Amino acid sequence: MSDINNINWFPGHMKKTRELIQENLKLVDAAVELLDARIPASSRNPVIGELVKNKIRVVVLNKADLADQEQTRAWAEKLRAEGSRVLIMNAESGEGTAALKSLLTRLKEEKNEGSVRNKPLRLMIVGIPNVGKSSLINRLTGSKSAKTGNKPGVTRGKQWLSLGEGIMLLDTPGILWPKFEDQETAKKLAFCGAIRDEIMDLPTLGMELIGLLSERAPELLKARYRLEAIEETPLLTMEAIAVKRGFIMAGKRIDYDRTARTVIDEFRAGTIGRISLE
Ligand SMILES: Nc1nc2c(ncn2[C@@H]2O[C@H](COP(=O)(O)OP(=O)(O)OP(=O)(O)O)[C@@H](O)[C@H]2O)c(=O)[nH]1
Ligand SMILES: [Mg+2]
Repeated sequence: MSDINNINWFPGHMKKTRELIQENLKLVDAAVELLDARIPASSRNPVIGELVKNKIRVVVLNKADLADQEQTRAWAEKLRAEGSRVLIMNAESGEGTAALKSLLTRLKEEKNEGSVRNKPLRLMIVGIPNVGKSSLINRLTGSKSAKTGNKPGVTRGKQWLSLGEGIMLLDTPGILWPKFEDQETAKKLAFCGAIRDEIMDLPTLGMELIGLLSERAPELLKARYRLEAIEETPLLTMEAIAVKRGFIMAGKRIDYDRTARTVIDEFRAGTIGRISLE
């Protein structure tokens, strides 16, 4: 996980971030907002709507390879109904990159409709930490990551990456602060690696995840840890997982830390299966 996860998003920091992103948004026509497909609501920045209200808005449901396909499709429908252009992606493998590029080309054509000059479409990527912004930039630009260099006057010192066909990408994504609205949101963000998992002690966080997975994907949880059943409580299920995995310490004490770490890491990696948390 990168350093940005260690930022404390105190109000002053949020204000600075907001101002910086607003400055950068002045330079672009379109904002590509990355959401984590496993938690599309929780991974949305609370003020993003306000920030990008006068821009062409593209929503990318990223990490779709880790999310339940039907849930992701339903989320895409819902977001489209709200007026966004929506794409489903895996920025790590590159799946969906071609569709995004052709959408951007269409948006550029729309922008130039009825105009003699063929103006470039300028865009920036925004999203909360760890959602895949850098991966998407790399996917869009290819391994070359060819910088087009400063163009004084036009870009006011910003670095632009050319995606071809008159599409220009601001090379620095806007890192948005995540929601801290309630404990449920914070937990989901932690499960998905968007905020530090020290929001609560590791065994508790692991137990909370096991509780949520017991509701959202009981069959996948059972299959992964060879459980006969989901137990009465998350704690009992956690202990059953520990026993199955042999996470037992001297004196037959259950290693809750190791069990929590394992389930959290395996959930994040998609090893338990494709699971949407909302
Ligand atoms: N499985 C999966 N992993 C992804 C996907 N996109 C990105 N990742 C992984 O998620 C992690 C974070 O990706 P980054 O591209 O660094 O995310 P970022 O938004 O730039 O993160 P910050 O710079 O910390 O804000 C990396 O380990 C990526 O390989 C995806 O679609 N699927
Ligand atoms: Mg990054």
